[in-house]
Amino acid sequence: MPPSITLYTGPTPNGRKISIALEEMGLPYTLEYVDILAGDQHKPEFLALNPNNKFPVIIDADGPDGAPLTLWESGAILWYLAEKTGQFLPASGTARHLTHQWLMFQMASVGPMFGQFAHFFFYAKEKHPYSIARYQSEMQRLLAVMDEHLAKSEWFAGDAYTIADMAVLPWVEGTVDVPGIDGIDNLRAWVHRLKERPAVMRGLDVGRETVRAETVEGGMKGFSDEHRSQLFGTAQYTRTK
Ligand SMILES: N[C@@H](CCC(=O)N[C@@H](CS)C(=O)NCC(=O)O)C(=O)O
Repeated sequence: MPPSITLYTGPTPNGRKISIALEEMGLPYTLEYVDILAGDQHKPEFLALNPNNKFPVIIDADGPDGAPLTLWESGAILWYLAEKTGQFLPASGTARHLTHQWLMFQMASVGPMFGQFAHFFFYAKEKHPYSIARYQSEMQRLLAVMDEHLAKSEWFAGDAYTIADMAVLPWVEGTVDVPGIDGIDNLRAWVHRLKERPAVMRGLDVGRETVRAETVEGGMKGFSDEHRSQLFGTAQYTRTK
């Protein structure tokens, strides 16, 4: 029998949240890579899965109520997988609400602010100092919020490792060891604690072989106007029906 879950993803933090969760939960899955620099996300067959033209997306052939489920938005997918397996989400009480809180914090703040910083610092053609400074300040503020919290708490939601930790990790694991970023010792120790887990490392490695030289991770060699069009220009903003 093929795995019931198919993960549409690529080598970025939002995709890696889900591969980490699937590995941690021991759920088998089939991988489908979405090449967002080539415009796969704008193809009708992908838009039929996610009209918001972004990965990650999962299809679970063995969904709730005996029917298949297609789900997008990484936070919603993490919540679904945790409920499906009964893992990495406290069953009730304060810890369950705190898991929800930190997951929302990642989705609403860490992802968007770090993402905008990467946009203006790495991808934008014109380097606009105000925008870079704005998102760099937000990123530093958020790193401090997380570091202060992890000074008092082993995991984001308290004593238990949860999907909130899985959501944050891929967004900060590349940042904590950058020379010159100081004052985040607790966050760095948390990242290193998580990286001792084989399932986390397997999840972070999903799609590594598909990293293209044009991305931040590939060193931004060859990021072109065509790539800008797919992500931030004409191809992104011209919807075909
Ligand atoms: N809020 C969404 C964000 C997903 C997202 O931004 N995905 C990026 C890759 S990390 C993407 O597919 N971008 C393609 C595009 O915007 O055209 C989530 O958490 O799932």
